[in-house]
Amino acid sequence: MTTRIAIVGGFLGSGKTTLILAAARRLAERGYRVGLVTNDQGEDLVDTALAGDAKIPVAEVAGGCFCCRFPDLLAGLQRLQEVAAPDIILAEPVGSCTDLIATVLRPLVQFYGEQYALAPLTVLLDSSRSMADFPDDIRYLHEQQVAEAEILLHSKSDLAGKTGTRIGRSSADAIEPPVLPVSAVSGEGVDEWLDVILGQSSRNPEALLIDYERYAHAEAALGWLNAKGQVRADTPYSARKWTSHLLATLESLCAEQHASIAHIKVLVTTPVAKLKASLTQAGSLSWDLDDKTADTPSHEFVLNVRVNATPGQLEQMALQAIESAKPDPSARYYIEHFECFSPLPPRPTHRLA
Ligand SMILES: Nc1nc2c(ncn2[C@@H]2O[C@H](COP(=O)(O)OP(=O)(O)O)[C@@H](O)[C@H]2O)c(=O)[nH]1
Ligand SMILES: [Mg+2]
Repeated sequence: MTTRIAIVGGFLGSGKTTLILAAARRLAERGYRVGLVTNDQGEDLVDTALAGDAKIPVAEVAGGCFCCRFPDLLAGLQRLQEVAAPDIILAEPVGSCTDLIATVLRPLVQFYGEQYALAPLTVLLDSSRSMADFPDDIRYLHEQQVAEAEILLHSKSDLAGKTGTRIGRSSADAIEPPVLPVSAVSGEGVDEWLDVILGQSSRNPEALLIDYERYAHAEAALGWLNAKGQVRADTPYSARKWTSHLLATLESLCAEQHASIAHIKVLVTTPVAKLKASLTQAGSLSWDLDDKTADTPSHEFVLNVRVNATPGQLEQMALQAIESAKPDPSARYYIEHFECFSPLPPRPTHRLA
């Protein structure tokens, strides 16, 4: 029996995880067993924690993208099959990854076609965000992601005043992919998209003609931070205020240093509540899990930051923001895990062009 796999790509913060979690709920309501694969360059991921909380079987590919960690992707898919026998697996590659047709879809079809049926490659384009502040190489990477979509979702369609630009396929004779506005918030387009990924197969399109040097420069221009820690204070405090303060400080430090924000997200767990907030550009704070309950004496946090800055700049900004968010001068924080880096040049396990 084959398991259906839907790869859901798109730039950092374009709405992949939110859509995948909403889709997983709808699929479960339709009677499908669902599994998820999350992916990141580092460890301690907000996305994996969210999927686990949603009680959806999840496998994590950490330490590199699907294309460079293809054996880990296979191991994750296999583990999901063993523990949950899903009818469909939704897989979210790192938001700075592209060339997925050549490095992920084709190898899966060619080498594991008896086990897996590939849905058309879905790519999300956040029409509400402008890429104008990013360097050329990052804009190039973003265009490549959009150019290989077999189905292009204009995400966050509920947001008014769409300012982003529509980007078509790069080569002149290419066929425009179907475009669907979707919103994980209003639900627009989600069922239509599910009908596509359940009912259609990848058409095995041409691989991208992509310049790996520019792709590597784009990855190298992003600073990546994953941190995990705890905060404790003698006097109970608002974990929500801590979260807002942390993000507001990071946002203003990024503005000072001209570091364009790709995605900053933080998951906070108190003894009785969970909060999750994120920023996908300056002024875009959104709460995905909110809780205004009573004050807490402690909380744990997972912080993931991807911005256009060097790892050194980002480390300083994050430490300053964590220090400045302390609820009172006697509060303490403990950092259990802290990694800050720029992704290495992509070196795919397979590239079938
Ligand atoms: N208004 C709105 N916000 C969304 C929607 N989907 C995602 N977001 C927000 O966009 C941010 C990034 O979403 P996320 O799913 O983490 O993006 P990813 O990095 O592509 O996985 C979060 O703050 C989400 O709440 C949507 O359909 N509408
Ligand atoms: Mg995500």
